[in-house]
Amino acid sequence: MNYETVLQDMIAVAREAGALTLTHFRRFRDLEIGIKGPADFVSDADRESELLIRKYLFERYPDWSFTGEEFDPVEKDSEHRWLVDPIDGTTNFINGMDYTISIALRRGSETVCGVLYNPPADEMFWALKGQGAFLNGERLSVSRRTDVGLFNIGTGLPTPGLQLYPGAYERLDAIRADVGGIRIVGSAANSCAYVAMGRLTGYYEETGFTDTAAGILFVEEAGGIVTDWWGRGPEVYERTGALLVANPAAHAFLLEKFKDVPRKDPK
Ligand code: LIP
Repeated sequence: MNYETVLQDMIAVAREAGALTLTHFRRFRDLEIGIKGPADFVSDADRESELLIRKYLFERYPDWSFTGEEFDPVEKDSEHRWLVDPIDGTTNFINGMDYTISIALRRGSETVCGVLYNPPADEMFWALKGQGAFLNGERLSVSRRTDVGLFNIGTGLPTPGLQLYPGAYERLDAIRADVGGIRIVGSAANSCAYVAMGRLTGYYEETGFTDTAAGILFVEEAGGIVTDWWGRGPEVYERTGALLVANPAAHAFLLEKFKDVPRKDPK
């Protein structure tokens, strides 16, 4: 399988979905917004973006399964599966702030290609397993910072009522006491990409795998570490939802901060 060609298709469709979503984004004050659950929004742009991506990919790869955020998955008898978040950072989007489009291709339990596009910033991230991660053509590597006082750590606030792991604010307070900065980027996928390129030293959040599959590949390919909050590999995070990605120094620092969080074991 030549994943180079697949990657070019992923980049092309991410750009198309970027152009489509930008037309809605530019009139964000007037968007009609649906509420799916606590702090969980959807607009026509999310649905149109997913349908555009799904159609484009099915025309070229009709036998591969598809999981997106907005519609039921399409199951095919294939080891390949698309994981698509048509707008990651919907709250940002409906408020006129940076959002991303995330497309990952899985073969079995491995992510083989990932693409992430931030249309307002025109930043296109991509990675091929084993061949590095790139932003607009430049190879990415995680931050080299080792001084905790200089760490810039990304996170997200827990959704009320949907939190699996209590104590988020106490944890944030303990981390904030030691590090240089805390940032909420507002898109889990973009937060991973920022770790891969060094804007963030590390990032942690309770968040879903569809949103972050591409982002995780960027971090791995850029020399970072990806685990759950207890140091178990990405295949365990997939089921615990507790993501930790960072450069090696920030990873060690954050793991220590999580050591007392009651651990959930995957089914
Ligand atoms: C969400 C991101 C948000 C993050 C959540 C989730 P959605 O995705 O926007 O920044 O905190 O964990 O990833 O709902 O916008 O696709």
